Formats: sequence, structure tokens, C-alpha cells
Amino acid sequence: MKIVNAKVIVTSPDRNFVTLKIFTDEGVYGIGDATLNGRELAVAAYLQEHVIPCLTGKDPLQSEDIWQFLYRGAYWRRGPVTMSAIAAVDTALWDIKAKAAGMPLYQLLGGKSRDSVMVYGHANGRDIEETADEVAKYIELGYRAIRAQRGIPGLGSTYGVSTDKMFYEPADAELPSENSWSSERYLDHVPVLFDRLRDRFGFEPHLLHDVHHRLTPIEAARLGKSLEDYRLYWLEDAVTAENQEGFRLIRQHTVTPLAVGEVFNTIWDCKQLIEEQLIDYIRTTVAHAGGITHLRRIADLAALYHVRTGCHGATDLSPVCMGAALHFDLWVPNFGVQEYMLHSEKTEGVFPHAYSFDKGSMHPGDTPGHGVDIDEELAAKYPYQRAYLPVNRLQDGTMWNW
Ligand code: KDG
Ligand code: MG
Repeated sequence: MKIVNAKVIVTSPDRNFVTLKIFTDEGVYGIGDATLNGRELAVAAYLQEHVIPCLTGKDPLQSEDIWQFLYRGAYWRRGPVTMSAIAAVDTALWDIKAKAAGMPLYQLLGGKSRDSVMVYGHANGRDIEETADEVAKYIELGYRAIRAQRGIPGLGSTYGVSTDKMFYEPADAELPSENSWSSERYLDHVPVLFDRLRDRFGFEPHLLHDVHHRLTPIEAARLGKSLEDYRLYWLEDAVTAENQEGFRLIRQHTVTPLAVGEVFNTIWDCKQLIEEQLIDYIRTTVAHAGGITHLRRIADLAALYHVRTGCHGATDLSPVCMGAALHFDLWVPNFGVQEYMLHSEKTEGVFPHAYSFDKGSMHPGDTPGHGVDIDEELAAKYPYQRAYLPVNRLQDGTMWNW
């Protein structure tokens, strides 16, 4: 089998997605997600100008060698743009391989380790009661794991809180909008939310919370400690993780489980965190961390240190990534949970898929490949729209982490 052609499809059915489609001489094609929120065209250009010319003529079944060619063979390594491009190629090649074998992708990884995949949804509200009512809605839908976020009094907007609830979309402006932030206010208000949620819903539902990189290690340690009685499933991205040693301090102070990694793109970004057992869940996913080939390596390293997976699954990961991630989740022995945010109806139309949701769990489906396709005619009706994630400032105007 040979790769004869590849193309990049950029479409915006309510939000931007970049999809790579690889064609073979045997008529089988594969698709991969190359979406990097707010930087879509950088990945599209990397693929178009620097990756696609090297693919033509290669055997698509040699996905390991192609991965090594694109990673090891390149002098300039790593980074979100490069790794998203490599991920798209890798996902498309696994799709081709599984279609050629006539099997769902998870069978090629080693078969299923579970019947279905537990997913968590996002409950959010402007205040405690609104968030609690949203949690109730997710419980009603059968979710066993729910992420809860609340508005912080005195702050105009807070990460994770939206008016459109289930369809939360942070990349909402043609130029970055500005949020304002106060760690002091946030630290005072978050524990009260979880006190209320445990009081109303008991300890059965898994509750999760995302700090979105905003605290310092000592502040994160304090938050983790103050949440211990509410037994969170995880506390996510408590600090920015460039400084991996920073997690030692958090770990010394709290037994609240820690999750990190949605912005990581290689095993090197999480090596120390995993090896020193400073985290409990690794959040890397297919589209941003080098595809199935590399994600599998991260998961295998994590398994040695009791770290479980919790793949990123926000709306900016396309249904193609979601489908591939669900195959990975069904197989991976050290699975924890999968994030699931609903895509809009328009997005679902552009990406017909075999995966399904039932009472808080998902299944990738059993069609050969990863089970997600792209309707190119429909995709062409939604041209790219520039959209940025917000930026964040402290209340005195100092630039902070968003
Ligand atoms: O593009 C940024 C989003 O993917 C991110 O803000 C979502 O933190 C996020 C999450 O946990 O889903
Ligand atoms: Mg997050």
C-alpha cells in the first residue's frame, strides 16, 4: 500500500477544526484531527508545507517509522504545532491500518479492557446553586463523573463558567477578550461549592475541578488541603506545569488527587511528574500529544507509577480526536476517565461518527478504523473564522495565566 495524496481541510461548523485526510493507492483513506485552538492555520501550514510533501509514496502501514521520521528525523522537535501535525498523520495512519484490517482500532491496540468508557461532563453556574442545579442535570443523564466550576463573586468572568452551559466555547472572539483574576477570592469560594455539592449529592458522584493553571504551588497546596473532605476525583491544572518540580510542594501538603497535561505534547513534558509520582492522572490526548503512537508510550510510562489516563476532550478537540481517544480509552489498562463536552449539531453533521453515549459512558463503535469521517461538501460550507482564546489579567492589570 502507498500514500498517494493528503489534504488539509479547515472548516468552522460553529468553531474551527483542522482535519488531515490521507489517501492510498488502494482506495482506503484515513483521517486525523490537527486542531490547535486559536492556532489552527499554523498547524495547517506545517502540514501543508512541511509534512505532506514527505508522505507521498510511503507505506501507510509503517506508522511507527513515519512517526519516527516526522519526530526524530526533524531537527526542530516538539511543541504544540509540530506535535499536533504529527498526531494528525499518526491518527490517519492508524485509521487506514484498522480499515485495511477490517477491525475497529481498539482491536489493533490489544482489544478492549472494559465494556465502555466512563466520561465526565462540565457543570457550571454563576453561583453555587446554579452549579448544583447543573450537576443535578448531569446526574439525571446518568453521568457518574462531573466537573464543577462556579463564578467567583467580584470577578466579571471566570474560567469554565458560561451562559451556554453544555456547549461552552472559550475561543469566543476575533481578538483575545480579557478576563480578570484574583487567586485570593477564588481560594475563598471554591471549597464552599464542594461543601454544598457533597451536602446535596452525597459522595457517590465523582466530582472534578479545573483550576486552569492559575495558582502558585503553595496556593494549590492550600486549595488541595481545603478540598480533602470533599474527596475530589481530581484537581486539574492547579499550577502551570513548565516547572515540574513545583508539584513536589503541592504533593507534600495534600492527598487531593492531581491531574495535569492537556497542554503537554510529548512524554518529556510529563516524565518527571510521572516518575516522581507527583500526579495521579495524565491528561494528554491523541490530537495534541503525537497521536495514538505517542499517547500509548505516555500511558505505558504512567502505568509503572500508578498514574491513570484522563484524556482532554473539550470541544476544540474534533470528533475525529474524540473517536480515536475512545478507542485508546477502551484499550488502555490504566484508564481513569475521559472528558466529554458536546459538540454542536453543525459539528456533528460535518463529522459523522460511530461513537455513542449512554448514561455517562461512551463506546467508540465497531466500524473498521476509528469510526469518524468528514463530510467534505458540508465542511466547505463553513469557512475558517479567526477566533482566539481569552487572556487573563490580575485585578491590578498584571498579565496572568489564562
Ligand atoms: O482550548 C482550551 C480548552 O481546551 C481548555 O480551556 C479546556 O481546560 C479545558 C478542559 O479541561 O477541558
Ligand atoms: Mg482543563
